[in-house]
Amino acid sequence: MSKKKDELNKRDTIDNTKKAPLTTNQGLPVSEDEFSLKAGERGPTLMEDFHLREKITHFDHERIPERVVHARGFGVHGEFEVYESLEKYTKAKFLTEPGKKTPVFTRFSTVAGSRGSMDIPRDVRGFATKFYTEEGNYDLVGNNMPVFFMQDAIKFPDMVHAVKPEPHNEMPQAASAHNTFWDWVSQNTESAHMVMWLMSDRAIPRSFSMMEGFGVHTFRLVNAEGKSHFVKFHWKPVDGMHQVLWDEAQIINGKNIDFNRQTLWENIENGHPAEFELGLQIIPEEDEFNMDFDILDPTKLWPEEDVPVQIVGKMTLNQNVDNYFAETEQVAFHPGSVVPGIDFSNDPLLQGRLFSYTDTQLIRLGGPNFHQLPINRPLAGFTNNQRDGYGQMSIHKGRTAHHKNYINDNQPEPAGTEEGGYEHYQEKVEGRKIQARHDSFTDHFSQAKMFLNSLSKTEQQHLYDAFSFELSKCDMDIRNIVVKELINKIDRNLAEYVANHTGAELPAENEESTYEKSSPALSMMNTNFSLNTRTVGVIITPDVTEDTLDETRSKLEDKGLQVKFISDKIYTIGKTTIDETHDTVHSVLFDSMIVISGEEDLQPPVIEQLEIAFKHKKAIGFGGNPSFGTLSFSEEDKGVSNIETELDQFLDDVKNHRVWER
Ligand code: HDD
Repeated sequence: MSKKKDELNKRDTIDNTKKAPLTTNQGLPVSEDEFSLKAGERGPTLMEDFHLREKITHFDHERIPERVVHARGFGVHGEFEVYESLEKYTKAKFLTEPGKKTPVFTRFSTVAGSRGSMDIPRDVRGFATKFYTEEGNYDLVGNNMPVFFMQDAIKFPDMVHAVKPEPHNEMPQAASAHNTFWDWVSQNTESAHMVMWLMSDRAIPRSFSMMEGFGVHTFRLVNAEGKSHFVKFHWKPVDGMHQVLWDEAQIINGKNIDFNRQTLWENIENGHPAEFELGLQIIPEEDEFNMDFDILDPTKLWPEEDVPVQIVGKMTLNQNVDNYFAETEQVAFHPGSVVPGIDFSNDPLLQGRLFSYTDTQLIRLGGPNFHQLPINRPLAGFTNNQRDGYGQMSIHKGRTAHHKNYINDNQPEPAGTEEGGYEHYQEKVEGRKIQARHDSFTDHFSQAKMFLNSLSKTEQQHLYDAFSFELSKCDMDIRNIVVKELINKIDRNLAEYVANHTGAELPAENEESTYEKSSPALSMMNTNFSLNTRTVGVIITPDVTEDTLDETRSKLEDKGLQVKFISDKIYTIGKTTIDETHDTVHSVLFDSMIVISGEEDLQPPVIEQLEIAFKHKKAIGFGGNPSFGTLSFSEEDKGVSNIETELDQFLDDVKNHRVWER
């Protein structure tokens, strides 16, 4: 068990699994919890019933404001360990002591939707990690995309207003495919690069454990000698980065709104942790101006081929929460929670964030003491002269709450830097107070083009179709202006395709970016492939025998696949009870499908699931004697294998995620 989880369990949990009397919040045992106090069996209810009043009052106040962005989230406990000391770059203890396991809590999220929205909209995913280090909490509050929509935090409220449901009719929920979002994009072309990521497969991840994470901004690492390096933080998923198809996502969102969170929950319950390696890209201070963009610009990434990602440690997320509200809902992240050895750059987006996060917790968590909630409390402890406020959970002893003091021997006292006191990096700055942006921030299109250049043909096609889908949901004048002001300045082929598919006007002049660079690391095809946590739905027809079923299960489970049997009803054959029916699941919820059939013809629900699995380019296996006559594909097609004679081929297809060439 991770140390933080251990601490939560020890000090802060109420174990409702143990035998205990039901009491009021004052600790008074309650004798009746089904009938309120009445004057006679058919008489009026009495105000005097303090238990009824307390129970309903508490219920009335059970909700807190959801996060203004990233409202829908899912949190997991785990630990982080650095592989080798990074003392050359930083004095942060959790990054310099191999063998030390630092407890972490990671909350994955979508951005635009409300707390009850679906798991797989086309959206950015939040990837926020709290490291409970011995020097205090360090929060890496990132996303699954390495760039952002804007260069200055002053634009954040506008962008969020634009992507949220439109103000007049509160539609659409959790979707960027609407007028106000694309209107904002067309008028703020610094978003071009991020929009390319949003229209790519990165925006519809197969699983939280199959996406990259990025700190986005340029930060600083500072070593014990006070030397600073610029750094970008990366999370690399051990199981590789994989997506679902857009058509599939839309069906999943109806069939199982909790698809991503349920996958992660079940994997962890079944002993398959989510693992990510921490990567660093480092640029020495003296090389600050050596790139063809400004490294303070959060709409730019550092191509991995130019600045390699050094893999420095691993995070293992291996424990589910005990209580969603207490932990996942009440966790409060802040990019300004740093430890000695980690510091900020002058990225104007980051600087704005440093204000926003405390401010939002004050309204969301109801006062200045949210750091005392169990999930937020640092394992390092805290002592200072801050007092009182809503929800004060500590009883401070002693007479003083001021610094400096004589009465209490000036305790608590600031620590010198040698004792771990945080010292801000002494960057030299001078300039005029000015509301402007440096010229080095004005190139909006080169890296947008680089992203497109870097994708495989399949990924490019997905992106073309995503733009067409989104703009088709907008008014014609918005389609026209996006094609003109954005897409035509990135790539002419893309502009032609989108104009053609959406009926938008194609500008006469080709203004596409001529940037030729590509970065192969940006393609999701250049990733790890693994069978770990892969699922297979095995459809069986009623005439399948117990032996066939047992044999199928063991040969798939032996290879690490997670197997669910599906039939027209729940029944038991030998030791196996069918898990699901055609009504309760669907092929979109599995990585691969198998049909095992006797002599009977395949029934319509089976045909539908197989056809859709085939359309979604999934590995399909068969056993027994299924008749392909009723299907639009056959055993001759790519990615369709006999699991009795070609099991390895089937497993390879599952591992490769999709049969793209189909
Ligand atoms: Fe933010 C939440 C990530 C820009 C203001 N943000 C939030 C969360 C993540 C990010 C992952 C959810 C944390 C959780 O799980 O509780 N935000 C980012 C990234 C950004 C970014 C990677 C750009 C690089 N954010 C950004 C800006 C502002 C904010 C520019 C405001 C000026 N973000 C907030 C917030 C939220 C938040 C309003 C809402 C809930 C919360 O903070 O705790 O303060």
